[in-house]
Amino acid sequence: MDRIVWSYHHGVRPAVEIDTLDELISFNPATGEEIGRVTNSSAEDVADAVARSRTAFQVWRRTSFPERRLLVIKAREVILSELDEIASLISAESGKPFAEAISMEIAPVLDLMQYFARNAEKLLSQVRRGIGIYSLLGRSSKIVYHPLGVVGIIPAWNYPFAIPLGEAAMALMAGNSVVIKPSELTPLVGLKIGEIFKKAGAPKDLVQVVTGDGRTGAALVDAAPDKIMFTGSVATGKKIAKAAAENLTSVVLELGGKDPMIVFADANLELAADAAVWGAFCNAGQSCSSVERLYVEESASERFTSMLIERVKKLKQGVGTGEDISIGAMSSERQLKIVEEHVEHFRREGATIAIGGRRNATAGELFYEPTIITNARNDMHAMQEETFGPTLPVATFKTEKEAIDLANDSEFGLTASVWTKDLRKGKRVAEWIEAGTVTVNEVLYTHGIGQTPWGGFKNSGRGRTHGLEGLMELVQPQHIHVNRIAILPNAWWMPYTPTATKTFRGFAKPAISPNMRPPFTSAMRTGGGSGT
Ligand code: TXE
Repeated sequence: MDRIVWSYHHGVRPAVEIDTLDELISFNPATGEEIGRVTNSSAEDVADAVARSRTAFQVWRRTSFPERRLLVIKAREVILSELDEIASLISAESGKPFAEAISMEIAPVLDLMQYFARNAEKLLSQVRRGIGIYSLLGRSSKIVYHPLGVVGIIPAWNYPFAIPLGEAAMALMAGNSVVIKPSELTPLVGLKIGEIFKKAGAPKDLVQVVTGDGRTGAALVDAAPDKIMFTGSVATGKKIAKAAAENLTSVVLELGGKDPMIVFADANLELAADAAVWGAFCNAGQSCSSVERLYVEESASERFTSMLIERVKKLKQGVGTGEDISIGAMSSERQLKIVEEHVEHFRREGATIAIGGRRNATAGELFYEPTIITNARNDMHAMQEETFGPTLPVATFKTEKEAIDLANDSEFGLTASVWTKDLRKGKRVAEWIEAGTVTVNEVLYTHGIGQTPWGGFKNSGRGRTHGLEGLMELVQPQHIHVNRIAILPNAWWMPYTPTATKTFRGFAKPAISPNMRPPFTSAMRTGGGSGT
């Protein structure tokens, strides 16, 4: 077969539709240079990988937690020994500054790895559950957490290292095997994850990486792994959920956001301005939890906007290898075009471009200037759709209620932040906001906290990654129920008689299981008993 090269140069598909593709070229979006080529895995390759993964799972599921811990800790050591090399690769393939490759990808995932390596055993230990009157009758219940099997991970390009690696480490600690299909824009970083586990001594086929575009991703879903962990757009998330339903594969979907930041006039405005700039422009705004809408209390809006503009003027943009670079390249021409369209919508709909609003040609082809937009309103097109770029639209509010309503006026609900010195107000507002994470006087970074759940309300996703909640997505709970005193038949067994029915009526009235009364939620994991 002729060697057919499928180039994703700057994210632009080739003009000709090609069906038999066998190679993918990876480019540095900041410089346009080719940085490597990878195989475009076919559907058969992917099905084989999943089949081999099942075999690897059968061995791995029987390993002890100390064995799993050893692998994850060794993988950490490999990363630490190649820190600069890995950071350079992440920066080269995604366009993000070298500094962010370390601070926003490598450092947080290393922390997550050590946390789950040390704590997965405790978090997944068997739990005895209180069962009320049944326990007086000699019964006991415990919950045992079993691994699922093969976990398919389909990440996007924006955090090509931290997201799939963190999910893989958690899946492995829970006893699963893993197949990763990295984004077509960042396949080399994906392959690096496979190499790290290999160097750490992972058993054959325990962690595999298949490369290719959406078709390879679709083939992974069709190969019926036991779980899909997906990060990407709402549209692709829906396709995956639909395809996964064919095999009843459960999915965790992380689908982005339009995250609001609410700044009250009583906030530390200088700090809030620093936070807004980082929250909106880190990773060139290509984070699912980027600040995409800023609502500032009207009385402080003029002062606050000048603070934002002042800060933006000081930001240096360029190829991410420079250690003084704050804003790198966009990941692809396609992503940059979305940003241009959204800024154009703002212009046409009457908002003001206070600073930025155009490509930064002196930095390179795929650079967009950090942009502050004032006089934004929620009825503007780009206040509703995810931009995923270095833009910060600013709108105003007068009352607490209005701020909450504006923040909630979105199909998304991933994160939000509230800025005020009045912590009671901050926490009150936080609980009214429809988002998976709400921070008070903090912004964006909580994906970096491995201990806490990550995921969205509304169209921002389904399920959770990270935290106990994320770990629970990677196991199946088994209820083991034992009757110690198996002597007499139960009253509810057959044959039924009028006398028995009368007894059943009697049963229905009192709460048989007292711990099912409120507050029953606290009994769900802890109230019922301790781990065994
Ligand atoms: O995502 P896609 P894209 C948002 C952001 C961005 C938009 C599109 O707004 O502009 O999504 O980005 C694989 N079956 N986010 O095009 O298409 C694909 O190969 C299985 C938010 O990059 O969703 C890649 O590995 N897999 C977000 C992954 O899905 C399929 C991060 C993501 O691709 C597939 C990135 C299919 N049918 C973008 N089609 C966030 N949540 O942070 C594609 N893929």
